[in-house]
Formats: sequence, structure tokens, C-alpha cells
Amino acid sequence: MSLNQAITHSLKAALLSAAIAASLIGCADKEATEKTAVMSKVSGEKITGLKTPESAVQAKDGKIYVSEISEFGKDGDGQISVIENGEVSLFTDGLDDPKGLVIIGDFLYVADKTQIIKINLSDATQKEVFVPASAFTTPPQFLNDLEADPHGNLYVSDSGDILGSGLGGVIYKITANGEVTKLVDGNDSPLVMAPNGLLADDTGAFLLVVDFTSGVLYNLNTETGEVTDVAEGFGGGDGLVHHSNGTMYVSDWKNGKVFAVGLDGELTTVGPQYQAAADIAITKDERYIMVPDMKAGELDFIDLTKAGLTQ
Ligand SMILES: [Ca+2]
Ligand SMILES: [Ca+2]
Repeated sequence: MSLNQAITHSLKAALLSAAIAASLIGCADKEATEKTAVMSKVSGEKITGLKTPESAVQAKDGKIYVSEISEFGKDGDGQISVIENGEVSLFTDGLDDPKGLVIIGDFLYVADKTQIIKINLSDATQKEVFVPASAFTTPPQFLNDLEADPHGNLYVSDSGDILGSGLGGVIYKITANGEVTKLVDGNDSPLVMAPNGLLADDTGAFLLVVDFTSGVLYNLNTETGEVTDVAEGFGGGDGLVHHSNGTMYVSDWKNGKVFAVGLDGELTTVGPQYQAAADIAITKDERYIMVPDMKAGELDFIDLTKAGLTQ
């Protein structure tokens, strides 16, 4: 971290803590309920042999779903694997470049390059295009993270020309019936370059976003489209996770790191050095941060009960 970044972190610590506390208030109760309701089927053992894994999510029954891009830009070779008690099996294939995953009710939603796919968790043959590419206001280039709010709305980041100019990204809201609205793009705010990780608050009024090009974390007002700079220095920011104790975790794909961001705004690196820490997630019992290491082809588990990572 440069001195400038360090100073910025210091100056913005209070703002960050306020933003997280304000936007995520109420999450603790919900997560605590789920925590006790779920029997974790996680051994903490690293999963290997995955094909360019990007994102992971744990269902209420403990199963973990992982999106695998396989070859970037090649259609039809993407897939979703399911992990149960440490055993990996194929859930569904025939996707393009699947990335962000979110579960609403009995369905898994997948941001698959240019469209959103909806799959029945209990029967993967029930798979449909929930939002086609044509429904977006601009043709999607690189649909990336998916997030849901308690009202059943989805949010998706299009990271734009993420591997080229690093610009052209857009953030969209998708209602439960599939209606798409553009929330913000680079014309509305220069902070929006290649938006990646999304984290919604309990009301859907605010969305925390980390940008892959700038490493800036910002807060988006989903009603007004107003974008507020919260913190910076996250490199190739990818995944955002909230723990009910107030700690936030942010992954840095480019530098292979996972940061814990305390309520005081202090950053701590957690877990080992990765090749490419993609879209992280937290297990239902909040014991592990799941880290898809895209280049290593692995899903790692950072045990938060070790090294004083939980209070
Ligand atoms: Ca592919
Ligand atoms: Ca991502």
C-alpha cells in the first residue's frame, strides 16, 4: 500500500465504518437465525481440480455451489459444480462464462457472461434464461457479480471492457419479475469503471460496490444513483462479504489477497497468498470465508475461528 493509500484509509476509516454500519444494519439478526438453522457441510478442506472457479455460494441445506468459467470467452464449456461433505459433483453444464451466484428460495441465479440463468436447486434440468442479453439497456460485455436484497430484487454488475480499457461498466437492478433498470454507469459517475463485487443492505436502498479497475469501494444509492467513495486500495477488487460481527471481507483478484476490514476501517490480510482471489463468500455458519482461486483451480476455506479472526 502506498503512503497516499494509507492516508486515505486513515481519513476514510470513520466514513467506512459508518457506511457499513448504516447500510448493513439488521443483517446480524437474519444471519444469526440462518446460522443456527443450518448444519454446515463444510470440512474446511481445500477443493482442487476446478475449472477457472469464479464464485461460490452455500445453500440452506449446506451444499456449496461453485461457478466454473473453464476457458474465458469460450461459450458452452462453463459449468456449476456442487460440493457436499467435501465431495464434488457436476450440478449443471453447458454455460458460457458463469460468474456471480445467488440463491433466492429454491432457485440458483447465475450471471453467465451476457445473461442471467435461473436453475431449480432440486432439479438442475429445470434451467431457464431469466434475463436475456437483449433485456439490458446496453449489450452486456462481462456480467460479473450477482446480489439479492430481501425484497427479491437482483443486482448485477457488468464489468464492461474489464480486460481491455478497464472501462464501460454498468450496474443494473432486476426485479423479481425480470424487469431490468440501469442504476449507474461511467457516464453518471467516473467512479464506475469496471464494477465487480456487490453487497446489498437489508433494505435494497444501498449497494456497496468494489471496482476491479480502480480498487475503490463505493456506496451506491439505488434510489438516486448517487455514488459515494468509501475506501480505496483494494487492487483488483472482486468479492465483498459481510460478517454479522461487523467485519467486512474484500478480495483482491490481481494481488491474490483477502482483506478483513474492521469497523475501525483497519485492513488486515487474512488467509494465504492466492494466485487470483475471485468472488469470495461466507459459509452459513460464518466459520469460513470461501475463496475461489481462479488461476489455481481451487476453492479454499479461510477458517475465521483461527488466528483471532472472529470475536
Ligand atoms: Ca467459458
Ligand atoms: Ca466477480
